[in-house]
Order: sequence, then C-alpha cells, then structure tokens
Amino acid sequence: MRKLFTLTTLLVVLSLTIAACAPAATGGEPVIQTVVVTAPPGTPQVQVQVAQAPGFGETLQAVQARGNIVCGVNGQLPGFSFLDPAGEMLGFDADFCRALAAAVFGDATKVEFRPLTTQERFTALQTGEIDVLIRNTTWSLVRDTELGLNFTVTTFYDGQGIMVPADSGFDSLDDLAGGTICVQKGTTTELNLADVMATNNVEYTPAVFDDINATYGAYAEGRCDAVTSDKSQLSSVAKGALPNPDDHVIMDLTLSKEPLGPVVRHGDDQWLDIVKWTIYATIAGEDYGVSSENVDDQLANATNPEIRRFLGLEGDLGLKLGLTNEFAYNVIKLVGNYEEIYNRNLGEGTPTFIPRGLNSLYSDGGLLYSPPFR
Ligand SMILES: N[C@@H](CCC(=O)N[C@@H](CS)C(=O)NCC(=O)O)C(=O)O
Repeated sequence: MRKLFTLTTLLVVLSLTIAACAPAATGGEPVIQTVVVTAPPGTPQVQVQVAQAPGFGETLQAVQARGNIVCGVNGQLPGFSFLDPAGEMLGFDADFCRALAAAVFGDATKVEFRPLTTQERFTALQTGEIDVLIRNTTWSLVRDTELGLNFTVTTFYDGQGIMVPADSGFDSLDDLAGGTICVQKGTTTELNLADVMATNNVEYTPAVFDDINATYGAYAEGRCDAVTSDKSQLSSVAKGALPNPDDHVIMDLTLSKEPLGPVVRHGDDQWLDIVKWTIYATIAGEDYGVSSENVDDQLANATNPEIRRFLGLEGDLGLKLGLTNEFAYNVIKLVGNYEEIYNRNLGEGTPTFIPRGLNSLYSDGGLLYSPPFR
C-alpha cells in the first residue's frame, strides 16, 4: 500500500504534492513524488524528491519473499565492484552486498548485483528497483534529505583527488590554471571541484562526461590536463584501466571529504538497522579479533560476554533486528570481518592496493568504530 511520507522538520508545512509517477517494481503504483516544502515565511521553497516510502519491515519481507537482495553497485570499478572475466562481481562494495545476504539468509550468494551508473543510482533506489545501494556513493546532507534516502554507515572514508600525467610535473592547484579538467556529471566531485577552484581563484575549464569510460577515456587521450574523482576511484581506474598506470600520478592534495557507504530508502527503519548492524558486525569482528578463520573456534570457546552476544551464543540481538541470532556469525564466517574484506579487495598484494589510512579501526588511529553489541 502506498504510504504518505511525513516530513517532521520544525515548522515546515507540506504545501503541494505533485506526483511524478513511474511504475513501482512491485505493485505498479507510483513511486516517486516531488513535493514542495514550504519553510517559514521569508525562506525559499524547497523541492524534495520523496521515494515511495516502505513501511517498517516491508523491505525485509519483500527480500525474504523474493529470496535474494538486489544490490545496486557500480560494476566498473576494480577493487570496489567489478565483473571479473568469469562473470563474478568482485570488490569491496560487492562484498558488503554479500555480507548483507549472509546476515539475512545465512547465504552470501543470495545477491543479485545491479550495475548502475552515477545518474541511475538514486532513482533505482527510490523506485524500489534495488533494496540497497552500495556504490561508491558519498553521504551529504542534501542527498540524505531531498532524495528520500538514508545513508547507513560509512564503509570507506575517501577524499577527492586529482590525477595528472606524471611527466606534467603538476603538483599544485595553481599548476592547473587555464587547464581542462575531466570530471563526471552528477557527482559530488563536479561540485567540489568548482568550490575548490573558486576558493583558490584558479581558472579552469571543466570537461563534463556522463560515464566513467568517457571521463577516463578523454583523460587517457590527452583531452584534459587532469582528471578528478574520489581518490579510491583514481587509483582503482589508473591501476585497472589506464594503459600505462605508472605514467600517471595522484597529486598530493585532497579536495574534500567523501564518506562512502550503503544507502537505503527512508521509511523502513528495520531495514536501515539491518544494513547498519551488518556493517558494524564486520567492524566489531575485526575489533574483537574474530575472523572467518577463527570464528568456529570462538563459537566453541568464547568466554568474553560481548563476543558471546555477537556470535548469538547469548541474548537475542539478531532477533531484535528481525534476523536470526547467528546473523553476525554468518557475516564473519561467510564473508569475513572488515579487515578481511579490505585486504581481499584493496590490501597490499592486490592490484588495487590502497593504504588503510582513515579506514583503520579507531584503536589504530582510524575512524572505524562499532557501537556495542548489547
Ligand atoms: N562519490 C562520488 C562520486 C561517485 C561516482 O559516481 N563517481 C563516478 C566517477 S569514476 C563513477 O563512479 N562513475 C561510474 C559510472 O557512472 O558508471 C559521489 O557519490 O558523487
């Protein structure tokens, strides 16, 4: 049933509803509304895209009835989500889709990967075409509110960088004055670039492209002096897709904060909690020293009460999420803890190596921190 979506912002009155309709993935009902939110007198009106809000528990029910999780990914980003020659979706983001399937089904294979472009990603979630978006997507205030979506937990703390040909000798923003910079449309990247260049009074020409191949293709052909994107993407694409990776360098500067992580629709807090606590299970697993290698041993011998609750030996934490008490055990056993997921896809020895940096546990000087499993 279609639910009315309530915006509770103080003093904000919903003044007009215009349904911009598209058939829903399930049920054939309209799925996105554009609403105009009227703020107090004197403040401008704001247009808000509102997803067809699922009610509490509806996403898990739909996922269980279907028998898999439809996970929106990039699909073109080695190290994050990339179709290998055998047709398997590999990568850090893809593994978080699998972790979710492990939590929900006790089977990490129950995922349908849906490759999405930058432009398609939010609509696919709003319309219910996918259950969750795990696609190098930056959390920002506007996306969290206007799109009718909820960002869950940051899985990868990134920042925007600039890549240039190694022989250009460029190492500062000023070196790019008068130059052309390749950037992809519809990204935070495009907006940050404009902000940073304006702040630093550097004149440049943006060359804006619709997709990843066009963006990096133009750069590879020398049509731009530089290309800008999340640093993870720059290193992934440089190493994975440019003909001579060593001919390119990522400049030693960071233009922005890019916290990347899974996104769900507003309205279903149970699903939001499931996604959050699945990610926390991977982080807590690393924190407790519980890995896919030793989890069975821990299951047999753990005495630490928090680890016992985490593994479902005591309490009913999983049941509170609408899952089984083994949900965290399944995540660790079938996919691994955060460190295992990171090392498998982005660790030393992989072609897409990125030093962990901020993506280390809080106890190692990073930003990863799970709330308590109690
Ligand atoms: N994290 C940034 C950038 C994400 C993004 O979409 N980056 C582009 C640049 S490489 C991309 O993934 N493109 C792939 C595509 O559109 O297929 C955001 O959320 O806006």
